[in-house]
Amino acid sequence: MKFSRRHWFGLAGASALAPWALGPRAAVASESPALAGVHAPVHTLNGWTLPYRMVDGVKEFHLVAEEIEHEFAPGCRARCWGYNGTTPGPTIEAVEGDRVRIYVTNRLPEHTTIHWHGIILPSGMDGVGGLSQPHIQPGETYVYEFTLRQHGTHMYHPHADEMVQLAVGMMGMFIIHPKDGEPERIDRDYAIMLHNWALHPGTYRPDPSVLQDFDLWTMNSKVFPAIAPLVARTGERVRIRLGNLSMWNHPIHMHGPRFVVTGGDGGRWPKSQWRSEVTEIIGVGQTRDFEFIAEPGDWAFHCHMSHHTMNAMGHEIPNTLGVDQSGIESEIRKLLPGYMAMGEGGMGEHQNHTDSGHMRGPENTLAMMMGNGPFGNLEMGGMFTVVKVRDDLAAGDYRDPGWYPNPKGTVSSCVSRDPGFGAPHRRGPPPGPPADMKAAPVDHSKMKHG
Ligand SMILES: [Cu+2]
Repeated sequence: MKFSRRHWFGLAGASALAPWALGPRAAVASESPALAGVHAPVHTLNGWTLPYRMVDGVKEFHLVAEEIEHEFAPGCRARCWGYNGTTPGPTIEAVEGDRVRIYVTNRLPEHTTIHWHGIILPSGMDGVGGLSQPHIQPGETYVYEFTLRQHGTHMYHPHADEMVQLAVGMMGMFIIHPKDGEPERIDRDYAIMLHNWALHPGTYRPDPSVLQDFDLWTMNSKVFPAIAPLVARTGERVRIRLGNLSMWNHPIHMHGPRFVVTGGDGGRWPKSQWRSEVTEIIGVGQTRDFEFIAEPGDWAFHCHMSHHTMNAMGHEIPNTLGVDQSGIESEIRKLLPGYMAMGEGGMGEHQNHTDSGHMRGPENTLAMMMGNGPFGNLEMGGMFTVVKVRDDLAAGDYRDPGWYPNPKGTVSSCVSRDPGFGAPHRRGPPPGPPADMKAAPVDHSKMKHG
């Protein structure tokens, strides 16, 4: 349960020797040995932390703005813009009191800048193109330098041609740890950037002109089931830092234990302002920190806007719930290849059609709902992942532990297959069972419970 200091020193030592330009996969903890053990390093789901080098007491980072090839989930790639090979860009992690020097090289076809969202700094370091500095032209490298006078969860993003540059993936987290340690020791510290993309079905470049009808809703630029689970050991104190640079507010909901909201992009809140929630809105341009004590299980963690837990779908479609569509769909598909009707009995059947492969959407387009759990289809996409808490994980082990082995007698189960079962209290007479209400056979072999 305790974070291993030995492990920490090992990483810190590696970081001190890190070559100047490490690739994305060579991420090492960015921390000075003097602060070893004070806090856990941030773990960016599906992402990485930018290594730094110490130069005369200054932490030097180097961000490169560039076009990249990004995969949202297997089966869907796009030409995006990001930093150092990824979107979101690498997380910058430092400690209150640090002096940081950040080089920004522009390898984009147009000018850019970086704004350090929420960070207290001199006006000329604020990164607003035209206001606080000249734009960084293609091929140029600018340097930002300031001392970190606060701690909390912050972000970085361009303040130049923002609508385009944000829409195609330019963003990152900037985490500052308190120099005196945390009021409550944190065992696992996760960072997630929320975003939305107009990657229209069949296309390969996000459309920056869209204001509302986005196709993909992402955590660290991934959609479920490609978003890694948040892993913890029972009893650990976990923090999840969420940033939102999308164009929608996201009510992020966690199943299982309540969490306390302990801070925003203005910094950590005094303990007297912490509040208990199970859903917290992360407004556009805001960050929020959640903390909770991990309880064993597999707990869904997702945006509560239900269309934000789905992938690309047509929005301007007639409501066909309860409508017999037999024969119509094949007629329409003669005119519109790939047309998929909204289900007659709901949309849940959609995943069966796409998983089985008899329904195929346009190329480079993910199914609206994806992902399988131990009991069947999850019928999710977009901003959905799972907090997986187990009793027997080693500190710092972030590997997916698989599905939760539920203790015997703790899983909801079927008690009757008769629609007329029992004598429930009701207002008004029963309308009679729907014409084709027939219980589908249950495949018990897929179920895993102890
Ligand atoms: Cu949302």
